[in-house]
Amino acid sequence: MEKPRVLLTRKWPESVEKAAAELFDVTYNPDDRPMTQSEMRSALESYDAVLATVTDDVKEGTFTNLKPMARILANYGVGFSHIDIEGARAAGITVTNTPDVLNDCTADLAMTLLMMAARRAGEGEREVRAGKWTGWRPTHMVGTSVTGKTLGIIGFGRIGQAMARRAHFGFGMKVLVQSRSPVDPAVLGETGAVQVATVEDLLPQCDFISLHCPGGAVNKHLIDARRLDLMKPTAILVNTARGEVVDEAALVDALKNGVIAGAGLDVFEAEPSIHPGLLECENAVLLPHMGSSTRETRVGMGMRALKNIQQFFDGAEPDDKVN
Ligand code: 8YV
Repeated sequence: MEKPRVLLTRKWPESVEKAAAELFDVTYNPDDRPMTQSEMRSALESYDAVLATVTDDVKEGTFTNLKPMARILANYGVGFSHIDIEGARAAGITVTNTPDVLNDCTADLAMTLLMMAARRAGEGEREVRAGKWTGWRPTHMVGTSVTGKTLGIIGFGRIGQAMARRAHFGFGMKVLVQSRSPVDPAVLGETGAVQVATVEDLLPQCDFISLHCPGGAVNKHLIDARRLDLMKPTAILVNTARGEVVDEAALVDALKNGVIAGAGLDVFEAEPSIHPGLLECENAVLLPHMGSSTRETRVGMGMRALKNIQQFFDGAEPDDKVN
C-alpha cells in the first residue's frame, strides 16, 4: 500500500523528520518559510495530510471553496486559534493539536518571565552588555520579591496548573485562579490554588498575573485598559498564552504610565512584529515565542503530531482531535 503523502510546513527536529519519513511519503520545507494562505490552500488540495504550525496562514478564507485532498490538518502546537476550526470542519478536515507534552516547558518559561520581570533581569543584562555597569550599590537594579507573593492565573488548563505548582510549591506563593468553569476541588488542592469568580475579582488581589487561557476571538483583548487599571500599580503581567489576549497598545500605555509595574511577554498580537512602544519599555521582558522551545518538548510535539496522523490513517479517531 502506498504511504500517505504528508507535508511538513516548517523544518522539524531531525529525529522527528526521520520518524516521519519511515511512516509517510514526506515533503519537507527546506527553506523553513511560513506558508501564505494560497500556499496552504494548494497544500490542502495536494497532500493527504498537512502538518502546520502557528506561523502558517490557516485563518478564515483558507477553507472557502476548497477542494481538499487532505482530510487531516495536524497542528504542531497546543494552541490553535490561528486555524479556522469551523471552516476546517465544514470542509471535512479533522484538526489535531499537541497538548500535554509542552505543559512543563511552557510553565517553566512563564516562571522565567515572571522572575525576569520581577528581578529586572533583562534590564540588568542589557546594562552589562552595553558596558554601562558601574559596580554594586545598595540602590542598584532593585526589583520586587517573588516568594510569598500572590499569583493570579487566568485559564486553568494543564499549563496553568503546572504554573500554579511551580509558584505555590516552589516559591511559596498564594495562587488564585480564574477559569470559565468550576475547577475540580481535587485539582485546586493538588496545585495549591483557590478559585475566584471573575477576572475583576482576581486582578486587584494579585502581585503577578499569568495568562494561560486560549487565544482567538473569545479571549481577544481580555486584558484591556480597564482591566490593567484594576491591577495593582506594583503588579507584573505575564503572557505565554496568545498575543491577542492582551491589548498591546493599552499595555504599552500602562507600562509607560505606571498603571502596572512590568510585563513578561512571550507572545504578541502581530508576531513577529512587536508594538514599537513595547520596545521602548525597560520594564517589559520580551521573548520570541519560546514557550515550548526545548529539545525534548519540540521532539515530543512532533511525535505527538505524527501519532495523530498515524491514528487517522489507521482509521481511528486521533487522540488530539479538536474539531
Ligand atoms: C508552539 C505554542 O511552538 O503550542 C503552542 O500553542 O504556542 C508553541 O508552543 C507553536 O504554536 C508552534 O506551532
